[in-house]
Formats: sequence, structure tokens, C-alpha cells
Amino acid sequence: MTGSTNGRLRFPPAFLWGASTAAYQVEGAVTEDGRGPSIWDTFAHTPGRVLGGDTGDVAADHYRRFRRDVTLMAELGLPAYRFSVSWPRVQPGGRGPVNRPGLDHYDRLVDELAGKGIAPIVTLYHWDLPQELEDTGGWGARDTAARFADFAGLVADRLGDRVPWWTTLNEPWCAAFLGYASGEHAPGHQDPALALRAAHHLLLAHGLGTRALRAALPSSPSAAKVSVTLNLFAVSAGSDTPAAAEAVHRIDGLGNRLFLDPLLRGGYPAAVLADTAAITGWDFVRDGDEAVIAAPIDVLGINYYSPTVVDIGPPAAGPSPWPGCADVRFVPPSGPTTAMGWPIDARGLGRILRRVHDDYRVPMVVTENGAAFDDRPGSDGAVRDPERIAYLHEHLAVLHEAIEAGVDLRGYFVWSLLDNFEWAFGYAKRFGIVHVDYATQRRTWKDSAYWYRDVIRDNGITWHQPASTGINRDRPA
Ligand code: GBH
Repeated sequence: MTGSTNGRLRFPPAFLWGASTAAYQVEGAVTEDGRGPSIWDTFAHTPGRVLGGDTGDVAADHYRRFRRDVTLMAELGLPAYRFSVSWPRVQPGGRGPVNRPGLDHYDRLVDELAGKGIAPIVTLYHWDLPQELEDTGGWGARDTAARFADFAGLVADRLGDRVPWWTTLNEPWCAAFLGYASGEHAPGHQDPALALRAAHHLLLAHGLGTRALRAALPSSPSAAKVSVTLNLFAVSAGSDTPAAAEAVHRIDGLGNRLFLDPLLRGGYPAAVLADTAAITGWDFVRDGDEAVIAAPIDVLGINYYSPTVVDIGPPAAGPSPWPGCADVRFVPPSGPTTAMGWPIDARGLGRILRRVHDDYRVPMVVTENGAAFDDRPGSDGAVRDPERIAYLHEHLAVLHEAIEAGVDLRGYFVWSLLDNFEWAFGYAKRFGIVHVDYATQRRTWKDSAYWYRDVIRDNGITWHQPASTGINRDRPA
């Protein structure tokens, strides 16, 4: 049970603590061992797409440095590491036989983790679609879903005996709407109808991928878990008006129910189909697709960073990731924000967890939570990030409260283990609890890493906000 003895908020004994990364954001080594290009290689190498012209060519060099990074994880006491498998390493063109050297890498990573007692938590798709599949239609093409299922099966055949928990997709909302509607992410299309089609094919990929995983994974001794990770929106109204409530309903529909309902309730929400009827007739949804998508999952991954406030008002300039929501205004935050400009408010996470618990009754894990701040080593070499510690502490306190209220929450993964390639923002934004000096690839524990090590060791947090001083930077030799 949870508890709050001795000024500490303790988490359940089996609560799983971890840290997350994603292949394109940390690996680098983009031509190593026969890897093919992904849509993110193409996008990042297109001038004007990524801040500062940054690319994932080198990133945190995790592909080459994975052994040292696993040692670092062991020093942190990490019980679990969530990483993604690069599809174009395993199938350079997105289809056909396995590229052995590419899959061998993940085999070695899994073994290295196992050797240190760290559970490997595998995400199969964290946005790095093989470019050749984009060339034949990308997520707009139904065939891409079938190709994903093949890929899932190939990886599970090889790693299934050692990976306890699989995630099909990371944040299909982002892949569909940032990739195909606003164009902020690869492949950079700005076509709302195509984005809705992409969302369906991503969900279909999840369903077919789940089926492929269940077929490939050993059922004993204890069956591996299958999940999907969503970035859910804690959306609330900017004013006490019916119009604002209507804006909330539509954003909740496209951001949350469009994914939750087919995954966990067996079909698309009628209101969302109606709201988007002028954009698409949804003719790409075939008989039987919804049953495939609704294949039971064991746990739902939730990524949460910040809440969203909406109202009706003049639209922002530029293409939006919200099809049919030109009349919705995203209210700028008034309180504290991170270096991304995202508001800091942990209560949104609590609202999401209780809502999913009440409406969908599924075990959950927070698969990403964290913040970017302007971190840099001081003259003594220490990286002081009291804002990140405060952010993480606040969110963990909310999780503890949700668990006490009966929410079935099984674990928490901080984003991210390392500073990394922050998509359209390149290396300008640092989410790591470990600082990376990109010139030397030197890793330096931020104060939040020391703090997180102690959270894991104690399986809990202190009652009171930790002071920015008093960080114990002692490390084993
Ligand atoms: C995650 O995406 C990713 O999984 C991870 O790879 C990434 O590095 C990390 O977060 C940090 O960005 O302005 O209306 O579009 C999070 C993506 C960012 C999606 C905030 C929603 C705000 C909504 N989310 N975004 S909107």
C-alpha cells in the first residue's frame, strides 16, 4: 500500500520507476550497420524545418555509447529503461527481411540492461517511419499499418524472450496531427483530411501490431504486457461560457476520445466523426477495423507535460494540428512555464488519470513526464536544476494522491534520461536529468538525477518541496 509515514509519500511496493528516450532523439549513428533513412532524417535535413538546422545525425551518440549509458542507469538505480527501436535499422526500407546488424544492436542493449537488472521497456514506433514507406503514402496509406505489424512481429521474435513490456506507438496524436496537419513534425504535411486518415491508420497499426505481438511473444512464464502510449490533453475552459465548453468538448474529442474510444471502448466517438464530417467522410475506416483496434491491451501509457486551456476566439496564425477547430483559441498560460513555454501545472495529470480510470478502467503507467529548462554546468561543474526537481516533485505528489484515490497507476518514467534532439527544436531544449555536452558527449548528472536516484531508492518523495540546496551529489566511485 501507499503511505505517508515519516514525512514521506511512499509509492506501492511494485511501482515501476524508470526513464525514457527515443531512438532518433538519442542514437545518432544514422548510417551505421545498414540503417535506412527515416522521415525524420529527411525532415531534419530540409532547411527551415528544425531550429538551427539541427539533425539527429549524432545526437547523444547513444547507439555507440549504450554500454556506458547503461552503466549510468545502473548508478542511478533505474529499475526500468524505456527506449524505442528504430524501424529503419531493422527494416531499412520498411518492408522485407530483417537487417541483422540493426536488430543485433537492440539484442545487445537488452542483454546489457538485463545484466544490470534493468527492465527493457520497448516502444516500437516513436515517429521514425522508414522514408521509403512515406514515399508510398506514409501513414496516409493503409498498407503502412500492415507493414508496422510485420516489423512488430520481427522485433518480438528476436527480443520477446527478454522484454516484459511492449508499446506499439508513442503518441499517435502527434504522429498524425503534427506530422500531417500542422506540419511541425515529419513528414511535414499540412492536410487535415490526410491527418485524420493517418490517425486511423496509426490506430490500425496499433491493432495489427498488438495481434502480431501476441502471436510472437511467449505466453510463459509470465506473459509480456502490450500497451500503447497516448499524449492526453488536460483541457479546460478559458471562460465560463457555453462556447468555451463547446471548444473543450471538441479538443477533448480530437485529442483524447478519438484515441481512447476506439482503443478501449470498441469504436470511434460519433461526435468526433460528426464534427469532422466536412473534412473527411471517414471512408477509410473499413468493416472490422474497429474490432482490430480494440484488441485488449494490458496497460495504457500516458505522457503528460502541461495542461491546455481553450476558448472560442480568433484563430492563431499558421496551420493548426486541430482539424476543424479554426474557431478555437488556445489561451496562453499566465502562470509559470518551462523553457518550452508550456505551463507548469501538475493538476492536469491528476485530472487525466482520474478521468481515464473512471471512464475506461484500464491500468496506467506514466510513460513520459518532465520539463525543459535552461540547464548548464556551473563553474564547479554541477548542473543545478531546482526548477526541474520542483516540477517532478509536484507531478509525483499528484500521482501519489491519484493512487490513494484508487487509480490503478503502475509506474512512472521521467522524460528524459539524457538531453537529446527535441524534434523541431533540435538541441536548443534540454529535457534530460543527465546533461549532455554535445561537443564532447560528456554526461553530467544534473541535480535532478541525484534527486531522482533518491526517489527511486526510497520509493517515494518527501512531503515538502525539496530545497534547491541539500542535494546529495555523492556517487559510488
Ligand atoms: C513528447 O511529446 C514526445 O514523446 C517526446 O519525444 C518529446 O521529446 C517530449 O514529449 C518533449 O516534447 O500546442 O496544442 O500542439 C510531447 C508532445 C507537446 C504534444 C505539447 C502536445 C501541446 C499541444 N506534446 N503539445 S499543442
